[in-house]
Amino acid sequence: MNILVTGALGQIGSALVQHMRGIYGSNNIIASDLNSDGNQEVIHSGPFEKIDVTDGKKIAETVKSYNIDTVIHLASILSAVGEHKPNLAWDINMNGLFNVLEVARYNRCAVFVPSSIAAFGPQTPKDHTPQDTLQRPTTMYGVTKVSGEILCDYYYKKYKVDARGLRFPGLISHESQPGGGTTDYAVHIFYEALKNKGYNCYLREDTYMDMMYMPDAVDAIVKLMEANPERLIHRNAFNVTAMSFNPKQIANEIKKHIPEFEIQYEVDLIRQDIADSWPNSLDDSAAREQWDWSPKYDLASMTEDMLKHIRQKI
Ligand code: NAD
Ligand code: AKB
Repeated sequence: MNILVTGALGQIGSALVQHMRGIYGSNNIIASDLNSDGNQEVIHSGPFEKIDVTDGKKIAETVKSYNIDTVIHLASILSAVGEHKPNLAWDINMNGLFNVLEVARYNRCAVFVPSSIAAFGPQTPKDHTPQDTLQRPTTMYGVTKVSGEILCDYYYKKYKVDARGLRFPGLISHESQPGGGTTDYAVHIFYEALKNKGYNCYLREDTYMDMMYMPDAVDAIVKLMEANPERLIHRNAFNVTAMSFNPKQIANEIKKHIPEFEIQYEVDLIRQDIADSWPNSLDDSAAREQWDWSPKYDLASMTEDMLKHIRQKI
């Protein structure tokens, strides 16, 4: 098995590459990113290539030279940056995905493509959002996510490309910083709690969103890619979640460990609007039924583990 990971120095890639090198062997996981100035552990623990995903020729050359059979496509622009730079978000998210799917089609590769809670919009049912429901997102990031889901379905139906994917909620991790999304507060709050005993939150205290701790997220990717295809009715864009909370609730959980910690609120209207257009909580029963999805971490266990790791780091 030879796996190429695009955008491998980002928040998910930094954890996933190390996790998969542990399972499949360091030389079988080829990490790639636009530049080589990110997570040095990923770059030096196995093969690394500089790949811009808008360059389809370079992706094809790399797939051939390493005899790649699976591409994990993580290169992307996230929601908050995407609202500031919508043209860039469209270019990287759509043309990058198109290039990856074309290379997969001609080289018989399986593909993993993450979608997001951002693929839903204000008209979507907000609580226990169903697997199959109305998707009219109002951000450029969300437009590219729902288009990406449909494109993956198309490549499977038309060309039999084994494209699989998950709709991730906000991911919380300590391996690297998040890359410019709306859920990033749920990572930043831990660093600020430990460094300054306070955090100035850009969302209202009652803003519910789904979240997941990174060990569950990387486990989900591996589990889905190894799942028996005969059990997969949906295959692509499975709802997955582990917890749903708002800023006030995560602050209260942190306070149990750092009693002096205080949260304040200074709302950023762009990110608040984005968060308000996303679900409060997802129904992930299709993932549980079709490939036995079951997260390990809840708000309490995630908070304890994050504080332990970040304390060691800083
Ligand atoms: P990130 O922003 O942390 O990392 C993205 C990586 O892509 C970066 O290392 C960046 O250098 C790279 N990149 C940007 N442009 C590129 C280009 N042209 N060519 C090659 N690489 C390029 O993102 P992430 O959080 O790791 O997210 C990865 C994927 O998961 C994305 O598709 C994102 O939409 C999805 N996702 C993430 C979350 C989350 O909370 N992190 C939630 C839902 C979905
Ligand atoms: C973002 O906030 O943009 C991401 C996501 C939920 O897709 N973390």
